[in-house]
Amino acid sequence: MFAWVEVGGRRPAVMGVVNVTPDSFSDGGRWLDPGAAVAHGLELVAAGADLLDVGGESTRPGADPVDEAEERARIEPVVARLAAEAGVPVSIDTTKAAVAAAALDAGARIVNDVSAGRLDAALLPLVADRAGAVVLMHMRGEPRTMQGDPRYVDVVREVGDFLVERADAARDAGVAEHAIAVDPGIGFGKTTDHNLDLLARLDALVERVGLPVVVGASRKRFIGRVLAGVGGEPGEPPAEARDDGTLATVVWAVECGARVVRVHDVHGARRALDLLTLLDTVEAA
Ligand code: HH2
Repeated sequence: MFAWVEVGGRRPAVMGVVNVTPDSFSDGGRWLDPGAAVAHGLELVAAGADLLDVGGESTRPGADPVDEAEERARIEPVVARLAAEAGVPVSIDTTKAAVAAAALDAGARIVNDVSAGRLDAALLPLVADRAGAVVLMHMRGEPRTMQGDPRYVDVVREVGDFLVERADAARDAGVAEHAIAVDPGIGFGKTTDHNLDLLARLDALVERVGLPVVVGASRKRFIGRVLAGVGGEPGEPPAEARDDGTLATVVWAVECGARVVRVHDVHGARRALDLLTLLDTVEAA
């Protein structure tokens, strides 16, 4: 049985990203070969990952959808080997029930769906049927169109409403309570200001949803924009250069009550969170 409250033991959990894609925004093409993806996943576990999230389709803004057979072919061998060898639970980052089913067959235990079960009605019933766990993420529309002028009256309230509604949908489909986590979807149909608002008021969101919260701000564009003071200009740093800003979001998210942070640089996140945990212990003593 997988329970979100138990993942990582008492410490905040780090979910390491394994992108088996040619076009992911920060690391596309680096681990498209299954052997390289598996080696990368094992490195992330050695660096302190409590979970691995394997994805075969990029969700970056404007990304082209991947055909189901291709997505399956990318992720199946990687999930199978990591589930057997990594020693931590493996999650599959997909919106397609058929891909999720193949990953669960190969040993994955969690389905991380950036559409929260909206794009494929068979996904939540599948997770329930297989006694799997799920991450329900907020996104406006779909990746191809989500950055086209997103508007909210109150982004924290609206994202909270959505996550509460999708958690109810997961329960209605039969997913176990302890297996449901939610995610505000940093960068998915949100401007820089929306992302900052969501992070700044994350504590309120965590309290409102009353479920384990996953936060994935790693290397996202708003970090480069805020730190460079530019937006999409040639001076904007490349995604790997956003790991410093990412660490601030990691520590902030956990301080606000997030249970899991989804990151590319596991080593940095683990060290930052281990120090944070130590400081909490000293403070409590
Ligand atoms: N972000 C990305 C993908 N999946 N899943 C959750 N739950 N939360 C996130 O914030 C999230 C996610 C985008 O990052 P990445 O996987 O590195 O890029 P790409 O989608 O281009 O592969």
